[in-house]
Amino acid sequence: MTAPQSQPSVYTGASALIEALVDARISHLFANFGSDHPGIVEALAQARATGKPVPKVITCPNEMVALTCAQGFAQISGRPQAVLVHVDCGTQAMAGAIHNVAKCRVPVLIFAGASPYTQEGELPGGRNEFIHWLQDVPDQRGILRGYMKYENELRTGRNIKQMIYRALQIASSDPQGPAYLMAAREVFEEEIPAVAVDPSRWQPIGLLPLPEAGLAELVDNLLAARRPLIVTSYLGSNPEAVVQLARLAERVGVGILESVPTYLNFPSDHPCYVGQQGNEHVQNPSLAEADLVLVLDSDVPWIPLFNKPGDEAKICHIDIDPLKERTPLWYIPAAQVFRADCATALRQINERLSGLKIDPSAVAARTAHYKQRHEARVADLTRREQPQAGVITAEYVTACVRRQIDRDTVIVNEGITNYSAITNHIGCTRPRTRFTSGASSLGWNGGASIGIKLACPEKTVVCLTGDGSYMFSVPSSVHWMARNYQTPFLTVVYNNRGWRAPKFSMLAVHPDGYASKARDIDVAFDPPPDYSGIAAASGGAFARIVKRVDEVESAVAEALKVVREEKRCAVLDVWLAHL
Ligand SMILES: Cc1ncc(C[n+]2csc(CCOP(=O)(O)OP(=O)(O)O)c2C)c(N)n1
Ligand SMILES: [Mg+2]
Repeated sequence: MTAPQSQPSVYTGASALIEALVDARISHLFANFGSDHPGIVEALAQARATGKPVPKVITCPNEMVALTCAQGFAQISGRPQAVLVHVDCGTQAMAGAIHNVAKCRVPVLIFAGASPYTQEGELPGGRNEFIHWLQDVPDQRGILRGYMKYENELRTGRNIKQMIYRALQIASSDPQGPAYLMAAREVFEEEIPAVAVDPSRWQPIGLLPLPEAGLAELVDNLLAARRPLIVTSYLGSNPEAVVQLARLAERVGVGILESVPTYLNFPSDHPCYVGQQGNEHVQNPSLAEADLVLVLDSDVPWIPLFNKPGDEAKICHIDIDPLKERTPLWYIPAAQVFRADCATALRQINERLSGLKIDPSAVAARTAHYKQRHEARVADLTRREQPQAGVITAEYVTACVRRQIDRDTVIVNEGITNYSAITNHIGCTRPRTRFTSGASSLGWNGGASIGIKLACPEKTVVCLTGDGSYMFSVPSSVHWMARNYQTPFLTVVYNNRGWRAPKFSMLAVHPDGYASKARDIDVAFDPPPDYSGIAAASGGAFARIVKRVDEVESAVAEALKVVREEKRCAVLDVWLAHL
């Protein structure tokens, strides 16, 4: 439906908003419209009817999914997108996705309308629906103030562009994060002179390097160490950092340990890779024996109650966010701490190393040690992923998926108590091929898969999720969207008939209590919903329940064929052992 060309055009605050998004290269607007958005709906229609560019609008039936799509898009592309939600209610409906984008340091621009501030016809856009009184709340921005890097109210259309560029500049500068802008209808309806502002004057701040003195000491420490170990979680958000880390590992012989990895930080087939750790209550041997531990971009490098470096180890910390000011309790016993961009810091370290004479026998000894650890790990994983009679294990399913994908396939991991099994057995090797939500609010997997597929339509996307997390993801919305916007992906539900994580949490605190012996602790979904049937009903997905070990591999192959050839989502509901 297009407006007649003869209709006069108006330039409003909403027109400025749409232009600003286009000029800032925001390609997608993940939107959930309401009574606060007539000005925006009108400006979009006017722009389309008059041949002006607009971001692609992705209609999101659920706001949590909308924000999660923007998160997935930014995680794989590094580019922020915009989310549009309805007043206070839509802001609340973004729910835990707000926590995820904040904790994961993902740049995103969130807009919300606000209740009109006039009621007697004083200004265009004033109140004319009963909800306008109900949605007038004392502090709409307060709903998410604790999570935003920046939040503000737009008070006039005349500087909307400047405010958008400022919000984007803050969101995109390190440490990155979400920004929230809200405005009442009168601001979007306000007719204003066309605004021309150059967005290139609001660039993200330059990347922070390591200071020279720190660099020299750090390199000396690295070369002097017998068992240097690097621990990282989110360095891989920048692919360049992964390349530099591999260069460093090869140059000096250093072990790489991922701790609750949000991204792929290091190729899992590299001889210096000693693996990854999550919630396992065990001391990591590489961490225990290290005499130098370099923590690079990590929020949880270890859980000190049962796993930490030895007392004699020297700990150095380089992080884009080393103080973790938004985490009230946070410290590690680091002797040196630097705020720096890890790709830049690693490049500096590598450059400095290339001018130094390095003892090849020391490098060979360190490399041989880590290669041995790496090979022992591979042997252990191979043993663990063998099919077991009568029960499908997470390790086996993941290995089946690995055998059916190429090295560029993108893995979306929300496996919860199977996070580690998935990361260990999926075997990713290339930057930006493996993601988690980077935080803890469940239900990220579906929207993230859509956002990733929108950003990289050429890639195969495989979403590996717990059954609980699948339910949290609002699959009815996700699968309607996936079909509507042609973002096919494969989902494998690790169905253990409920929430195993709260059971594990209980057992870790009360190993011998009443709950440990209780038959039912209220965390099971038994019988479970028809998970794949939900996706088939809402988005025409290929749906299959898999209960037998010998069916798994062929089911994965068949489902992937559907995704690749029919461009249709597929959901495999794979029954593991009961939690
Ligand atoms: C939005 C949200 N609600 C509740 C929780 C608490 N929680 C953490 S793990 C979990 C269960 C996850 O279930 P599932 O995805 O099936 O994984 P499993 O524990 O079975 O491996 C719950 C409810 C949370 N992290 N986020
Ligand atoms: Mg489960």
